[in-house]
Order: sequence, then C-alpha cells, then structure tokens
Amino acid sequence: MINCHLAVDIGASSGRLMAGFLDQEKLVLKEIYRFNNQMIRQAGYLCWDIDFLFQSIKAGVKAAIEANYRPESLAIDTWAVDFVLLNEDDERVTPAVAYRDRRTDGVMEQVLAEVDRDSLYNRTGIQFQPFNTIYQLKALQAQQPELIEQAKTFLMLPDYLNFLLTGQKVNEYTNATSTQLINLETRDWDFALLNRLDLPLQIFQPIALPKKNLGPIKASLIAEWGISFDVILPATHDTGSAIIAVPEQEDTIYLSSGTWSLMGIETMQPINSAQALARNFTNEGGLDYRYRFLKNIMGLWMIQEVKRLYNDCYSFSSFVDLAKREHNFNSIVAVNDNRFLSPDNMISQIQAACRESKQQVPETPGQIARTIFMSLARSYEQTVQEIEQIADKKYNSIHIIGGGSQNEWLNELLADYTGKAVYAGPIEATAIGNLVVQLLALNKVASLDQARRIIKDSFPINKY
Ligand code: ADP
Ligand code: LRH
Repeated sequence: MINCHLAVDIGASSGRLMAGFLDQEKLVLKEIYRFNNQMIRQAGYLCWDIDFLFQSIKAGVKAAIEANYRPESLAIDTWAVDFVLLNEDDERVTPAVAYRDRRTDGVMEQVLAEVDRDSLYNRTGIQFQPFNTIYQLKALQAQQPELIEQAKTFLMLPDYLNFLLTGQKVNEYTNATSTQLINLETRDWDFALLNRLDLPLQIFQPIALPKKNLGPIKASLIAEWGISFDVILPATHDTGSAIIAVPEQEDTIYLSSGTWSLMGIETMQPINSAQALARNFTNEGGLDYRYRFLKNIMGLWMIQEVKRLYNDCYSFSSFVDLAKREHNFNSIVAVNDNRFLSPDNMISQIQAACRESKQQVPETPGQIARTIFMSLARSYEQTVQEIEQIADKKYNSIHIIGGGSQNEWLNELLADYTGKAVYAGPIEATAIGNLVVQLLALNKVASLDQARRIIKDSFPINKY
C-alpha cells in the first residue's frame, strides 16, 4: 500500500486524478486517471457534463485503490465562475451551464447601467468579464426566474462535487472571488451588492478557506470503496492552485497556460487602482489571502477549437511544428476580442479578423496555428508591459506553467519578444498546488515557502 493524497484537477479541456506523496523532501506525483472534458448542448444551453465529471472522479478513486494507493485525503479544483443551484431537497435545479454559453450576451452592460463600474471594481477588485458569475446569475434571473425562486443553495462546481462526496455545503473562498460578488474588505459575500442586484442572499453558503478539512466521504462511498478518507479544500479555483506551485515569485511574472492564459503577479494586497481597472486586471483571492493580480488572455482555447474543427487530425505538437515552418506568415489578431470567446467557427473568425485588418488571411493549418501563437505571444508581451507599469517594477523573468508550457516555440517567442528569461514547468502545476494545500492542511509541510522549495527540487523546469 502506498499512502498518498489525491489531487483532482479538472480543467476546461481535461481532468486528471493524481496521487502525490512526500518522499525524502521530494514531492512525488503519479498520474492515476485522465479524462476529456468538453462542453455539450443540453436543452439549448452550452453545459458541462457534471454527472460525467463526478463519475470520472469516482472512476479515478477506484483506479487509485486498485493500483494499491491508500488515499489519506482528496481535494478538487476546477475552472472558475460556473455554478449550480440546488432546491430544498438538495437536488440540482440548474444544469452546469458553461461560461461560454451566450445567455450572458449583453447582461454585463445591463448590470453596469445600474451598478457603478468603478464602485464594483473598488468593492471586489475583479475584472469585467461577461461570463463572471454575477452576470450569469442575472441572466438566469431574467431568463428563468422560476429556477432562482426554487433555489435554496448556490454551489460553484468544485463546491458541488465536494457536496456529492461529503454532504457538506460550503463556498470555497478562492473560487468565490471569481463571482465578482466577494467584498475585498470583509472577504465575504458582499451582501449590500447582492441586495442591490436583487439576488437572494440566503442561497449563498458560508465562505470556507483553503486547507479546511470537510471531513470524511459519505457512508455510501465508504461502503463502495471499502475505505474512508477526508476531503480537503485546496484553492478550488484551478488558477489559484496553479500559482501556488510557481516556485519563485519575487522577480517573476507567471503565466498559467492552458485553455486560458493567465498572466500576472502574486501580491499581498489587491491593486484596484484606476490604472488596473483601465487595463482590466483582476485580483483573485489566493491562499492565506494572497492575491493574484492578473489578466485573462484568450489562451490556447483558440488552438483547441481549431484542432476540433480539423477533426483532431493534428496533435498540439504538430500544430507547433507546422506553425514554425510558415516563416513568412506574420498576421496577428487581437486575441482578447470577445469575438474569439465562443465563435461558431474559430477558423473563420480568425480569417475574418485578418481580412478586416487588411492582413494576409491564414488558410493552411500551419498558418492558422502560427497566427494564434504569434498573436498570443504579442498579447503576453503587451501584458508584461502593463504589469510593469501598474506595479511600477521591472521583472527579470517569466515563469510558464500548465499544459501550454510544453509549447516550446511559444516559450521561445515569449523570450524573444520580452527579452526576459522564460522558465517552463511544471506542466501539472495545478495538481501540485492542490496537493501542497492538502499537505499544509495535514501539517506535513510547514509553510508555503517550504512547499515551494520542495516543488523546485522535485520537478524539471526548462529555461529559454
Ligand atoms: P486546462 O487545464 O485549461 O484544460 P491544460 O493545462 O491541460 O489546460 O493545457 C492544455 C493545453 O496544453 C492545450 O490546449 C495545448 O495547447 C497545450 N498542450 C498540451 N500538450 C501539448 C504539446 N505536446 N505540445 C504543445 N502544447 C501542448
Ligand atoms: C482557467 C480559469 C480562469 C478563469 C476561467 C473561467 O481554467 O479558471 O482562471 O478565468 O477558467
């Protein structure tokens, strides 16, 4: 039997269950189970298949036990902003609608006609994105008011998965900040704001912090698996977990590179200045009330969509190879334009953007991939400049983590464009950050600083 902790990390493109443990001051991480994640159409809405995700977690736990692992604890992180509502019998009354669904079209503008933009930013420190939970809830209230009326409980997706495992209902802090409804001063739900928005206060659960032990799994699961273990809250927002695993923070800008590219710095105080608002930077809550001052950049979602449209005929690494070879093709698009958030056809959207800006229109898979990677790199370069301006500090290096850190050409482009040293890895930073919080909660690691030293010694990091 190998004693371990299970990190369940579910990103927008894939989920994995990793077993981790400390071995002589090194962190060992084993992949136990991996599954694809994608949005599906349900009753006219773009949704996550939340039942499949829960079944996948169960399959992963079973696989771990069969592989002779003995989990002492488990923790779950997923992407942010999405939620479900439960009725008085704790049954789901909403599907897990995905943030790219168009139900929020125009809603942010409507809310901002009623609530002052500056004051909303001052109170929450959160960037304005059309899909933030605040706008999803208002969309639901306008379009399906009966569902809000039936609702007794609001749970974000990791909160809901935790509820299915343990029966405990809490809203974990780091993910809750992504709703744009958490007050920076009280670090709790902003009840005055909820009132102002006419949202029902009673559905929101107590805020619980990372490291909280939710207690053991339900009796029915103990019976099914023949063992018991505790469920712990990590930073349930995947980006929160990912940034925990960036070993150096002092002079470094991080880039969490997956479906989204999240670029920023770790701070002990939020930066909600007028300049930060003008550049649409966010202050997401982190471990022990650290903040992630960062910008959401459209990210590798663009190439994921292109890959899908080519019926998965090309792998991610072959897109990189093809892109590199198109030496003379240099069209770029403004990746953060909302036209790329949920287009019917990503390829035509990129082509239209090039046509409208009178650049060469990409036609081949290599040209399309090159347009995406070069455009992302330019956007990263711009974001670095904005961070340095707002923080009034120069940074020596950029540290890339996540699946996208495997894109060596993009890493090189970033080093070229910014003139900074670029470090890449660990790829599975999010699962590592999730594990570290379990180890902190169980007093197996003394501090985050120590955890970061251990991470640095345990995983390969490449320099560009
Ligand atoms: P998420 O957690 O958001 O689902 P990941 O961190 O798993 O995302 O990263 C997925 C991304 O990693 C893909 O969209 C792809 O662009 C990139 N990626 C994965 N494998 C490779 C590879 N071998 N070469 C280049 N890029 C890769
Ligand atoms: C990345 C992420 C990001 C959010 C977005 C919804 O997976 O959590 O931090 O902004 O998804």
